[in-house]
Amino acid sequence: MNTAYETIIFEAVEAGIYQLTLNRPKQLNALNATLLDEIQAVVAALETRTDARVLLLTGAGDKAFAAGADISQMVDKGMVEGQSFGRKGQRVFRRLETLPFPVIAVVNGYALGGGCELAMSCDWILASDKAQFGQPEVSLGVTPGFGGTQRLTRLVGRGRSMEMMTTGVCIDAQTACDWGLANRIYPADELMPAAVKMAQTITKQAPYAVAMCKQVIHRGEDLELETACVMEEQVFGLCFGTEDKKEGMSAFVEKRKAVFKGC
Ligand code: DAK
Repeated sequence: MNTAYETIIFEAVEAGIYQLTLNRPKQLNALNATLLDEIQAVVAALETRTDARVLLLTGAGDKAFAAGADISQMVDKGMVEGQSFGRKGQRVFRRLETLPFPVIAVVNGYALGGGCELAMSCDWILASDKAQFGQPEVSLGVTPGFGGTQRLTRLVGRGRSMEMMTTGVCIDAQTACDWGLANRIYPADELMPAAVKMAQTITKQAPYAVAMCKQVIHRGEDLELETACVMEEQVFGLCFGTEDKKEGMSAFVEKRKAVFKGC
């Protein structure tokens, strides 16, 4: 995990909490092929790390989370290459989305195009009061290509998604919050401390139960209610087989703090 990266910074914040920072601030953290490969490498490493409880994903500098896919790398691509680039981004984002613990996007400025799509691949978004969200791809002659047409629509509904994608106009943090795209807004200098505090609250909970909440919410979203509730029932039962369930409930009855082991 100590690999040196060219376009990202990956670090442990404290036990269980990791931070991935997109680190091309001069290019407003635009997502180039190297950056996508480096996110993929981190995600692959995290998939099998049993100590990981939360990943915070943010952008370096005070202007952008990410201003989109790197236009300079797309300008000469044709149809087949464009599709291949889109596939690459989609696969990385999907892998990030399915990490077995919460991933929080900490959006400190522009989250445009692929940047907005990356934030939406996280479990939820915390925004600074300077954050701006947009899908301006139509101004470049393309559609969103990293899952935006689907994730944005699921998050904010068809009308708002259509408005954002067909006008290309950005929305501010307050509108993103009102529309359900972002969960909370903080003053810029309080954003990361607030994100870490939220991550700490998560690391105090039973890890398996947290992981199962994520799995059932994600998998259930696209199922009809009856099947999704059966899945919830089964997962609920599985939790009863864990040491942490015994510990959590015993601690409550004994009026003490639970000490979870993650099994
Ligand atoms: N790509 C490359 N460089 C970028 C960039 C981007 N997306 N955004 C900004 N930069 C660079 C600028 O070129 C500039 O570089 P220098 O000129 O200094 O070398 C530097 O970052 C600072 O940007 P500005 O000088 O423009 O800064 P301003 O504050 O004036 O403006 C801005 C900030 C965010 C309003 C502006 O930079 C801007 O409009 N950026 C582009 C935003 C955008 O259109 N994003 C969407 C990108 S398209 C697909 C797969 C994927 C996609 C599509 C299709 N298929 C499957 C087909 C994904 C598409 C996208 O994400």
